[in-house]
Amino acid sequence: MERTLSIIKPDGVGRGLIGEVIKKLENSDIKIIAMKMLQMTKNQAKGFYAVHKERPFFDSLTDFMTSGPVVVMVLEAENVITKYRELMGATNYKEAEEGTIRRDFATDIEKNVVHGSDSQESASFEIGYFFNSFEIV
Ligand code: 3AN
Repeated sequence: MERTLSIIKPDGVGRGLIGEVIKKLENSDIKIIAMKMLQMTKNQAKGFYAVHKERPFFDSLTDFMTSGPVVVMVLEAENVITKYRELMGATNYKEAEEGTIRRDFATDIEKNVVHGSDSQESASFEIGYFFNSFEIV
């Protein structure tokens, strides 16, 4: 079994898409094993996205990610990192496959509704960033 961190971003929460994202998860074999809503500070967002700190979109991304509440979840399944990234679809929603979260709901390359960890190393950093072991069922 593998774990990954999912975030429903401020655009997803603000546009009423929490249920749509959860429905796609519950229609798959991915289990939600922790979930909460929070609003990040700029410093928390910068720490979370530290790997992107040299990218040109870093400031805009961290502003966007602090612009409203997010829903953070820990997901579990076999091979869930790859599986959840397939369910999210490509970063650029225009390139995302039919039926993926981003293809169905994203409006912008930055405001793309969801985040999912991209490796086991980032999953363990990202899960630990938001959850302690008592919060994971
Ligand atoms: P993904 O979320 O698909 O793993 P990353 O890790 O390359 O994509 O990028 C992290 C986040 O940064 C994306 N979810 C998106 O919000 C934003 N982002 C990525 N590429 C761009 C870009 N070219 N312009 C603006 N924002 C971007």
